[in-house]
Amino acid sequence: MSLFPSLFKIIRKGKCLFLLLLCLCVVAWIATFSNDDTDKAVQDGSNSPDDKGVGGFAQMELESEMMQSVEERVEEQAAKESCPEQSPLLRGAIKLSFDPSLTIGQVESENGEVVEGQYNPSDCTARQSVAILIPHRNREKHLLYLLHHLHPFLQRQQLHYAIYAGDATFNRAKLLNVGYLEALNDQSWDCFIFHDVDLVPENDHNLYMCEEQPKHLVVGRNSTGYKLRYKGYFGGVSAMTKEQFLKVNGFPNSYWGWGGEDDDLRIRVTLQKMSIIRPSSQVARYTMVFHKRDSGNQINKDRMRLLRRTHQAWKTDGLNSCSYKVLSVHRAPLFINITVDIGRPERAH
Ligand code: UDH
Ligand code: MN
Repeated sequence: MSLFPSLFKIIRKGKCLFLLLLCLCVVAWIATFSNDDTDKAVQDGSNSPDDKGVGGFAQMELESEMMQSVEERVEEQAAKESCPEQSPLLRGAIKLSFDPSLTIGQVESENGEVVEGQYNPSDCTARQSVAILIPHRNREKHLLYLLHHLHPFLQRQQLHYAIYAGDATFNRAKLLNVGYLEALNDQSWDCFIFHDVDLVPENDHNLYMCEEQPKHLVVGRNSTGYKLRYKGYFGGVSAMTKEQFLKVNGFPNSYWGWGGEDDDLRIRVTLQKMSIIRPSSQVARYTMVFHKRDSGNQINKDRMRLLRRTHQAWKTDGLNSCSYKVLSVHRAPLFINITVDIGRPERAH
């Protein structure tokens, strides 16, 4: 082999290598260039209209717009002042109406700012986030009347709130435990209002907010001549913070049928050395939509026996033993309807 042909071979191979390197450089340069452009588009939040047809860029534009609006919202939220201690929107005693021809469509159109059962004041930051829990079964009309009055009532109180309504085999207390647990899956509410479906508040000075101690909101109702039903009554509508309710291990799960579960909660509260507070009787007034006793919710004859064991049972019968199966969660415009299977009584009473 002579020296020259091998030299030529080496030079030819070198040329090829050089060309290959050049190509790689060009590719790398194009790639850097296009990356620069997309970064800029994300930062600017603006693309030229020409980019719109290109899949990747169109998506970038959408993401950047979303980021911008999230940032704007965060800024807005930070800029909003806390709502005043007393809302300027309160009206005091309200004349309630129960129009038999009222429809859900009507109530929805009157409450355009409520989205999936939830409302947040637009011009100030609410002082509390409150979940309203309404156990109901076969009481559609009552629920409609209550939603009709409660949404504007809560908005006048400038609260951030959502209404959760549950429907199942009847056990008011267990349904309220389920409402509490499910609402907390959505977000960390400060305060919970345990609310009968047929009690409509008459005065918006009756604040749906929690206090240092558990609060009972139904001092009087039309059906009892606006007097407390009996000393120690803690049913109908009551308010407890997330912590207060957790401290008492929630409601008992074992009260099937009518009665006793609200007295059990009162015992739990006193066992924890908390006391029940009430607003003035002038303010804590309700109208109960007239009804007869529901079938499937007969008087719970076992309630006295159950109440005698509360001082022991509260530790094991409550939130920590509440088993159920969510069948559906429907986020309707004005409330979140949770349908659950809560099982049946362990033994016949
Ligand atoms: N509830 C239902 N469906 C039922 C039973 C009860 O939704 O089938 C809920 C509802 O939220 C109701 C709450 O449980 O508001 C309490 O039940 P209730 O309204 O039957 O209890 P109340 O204290 O006593 O009103 C009813 C006694 C029957 C009155 C008879 C007329 N004189
Ligand atoms: Mn009732």
